[in-house]
Amino acid sequence: QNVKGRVSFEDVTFHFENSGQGVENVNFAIEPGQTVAIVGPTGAGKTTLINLLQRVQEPNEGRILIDGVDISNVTRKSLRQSVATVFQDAGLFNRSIESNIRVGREDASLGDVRDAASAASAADFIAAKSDGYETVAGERGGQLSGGERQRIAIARAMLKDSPILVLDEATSALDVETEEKVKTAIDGLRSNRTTFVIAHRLSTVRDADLVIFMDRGKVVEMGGFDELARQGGRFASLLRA
Ligand code: DGT
Ligand code: MG
Repeated sequence: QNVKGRVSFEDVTFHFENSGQGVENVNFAIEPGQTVAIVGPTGAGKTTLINLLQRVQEPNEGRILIDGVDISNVTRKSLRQSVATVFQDAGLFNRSIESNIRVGREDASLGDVRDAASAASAADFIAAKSDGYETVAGERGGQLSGGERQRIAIARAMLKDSPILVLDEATSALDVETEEKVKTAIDGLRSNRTTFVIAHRLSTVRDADLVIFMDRGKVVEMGGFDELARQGGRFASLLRA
């Protein structure tokens, strides 16, 4: 595939049918490989913004471009190949770890699955389970710990190898060692990929090329970390909190 991962939102407005909530007049552009951190209070429109990128919802006004192509002209299937997601509730199925990693890349060999697991710092815990890659994840991954679920989701995204990545950082605390492993895995995944992250960790926000602070569907502040911190606005007060 030829997608490089330049993404732009041009005057994007979206409202949910009955409530009128959504996102209002969003404008930004990012280059391939850059990271955007989306921050803001609950209900701000962060998830909605990410859903628009995947055509879960369609803008009422404006347009979203990937490498200059309006995504309303791109099939959802082809969009799913370009955009990988790693969410808090990792989207695991009650199947083996192997088939959970393979989602979206059913053609991958077991060797590829193992490589992806290694890159996601998941190989060790999988090997430690008596059934290894055949271990069944349980309903919604319930047989695995939060940190294990996250790393399987990361391995899945590694295997999919898409140019654009969407991360919803976990708010739930992992133990320090697991946290470190998950962070290493995510850093590996982020390299060379355009990344959108709904950021809860200060370290992620600090690393971002662009920080978008949203509230009530509007972008209230946008810029580099230092720039926003200096401005002394909403983002700066969040940092002081
Ligand atoms: P979070 O995840 O709690 O930090 O909040 P955000 O920033 O992800 O908020 P988001 O995008 O889920 O919701 C933005 C607004 O849109 C909020 O007022 C709730 C509303 N909303 C979200 N999903 C739906 C939906 O499916 N239908 C309707 N009618 N409203 C929705
Ligand atoms: Mg959300």
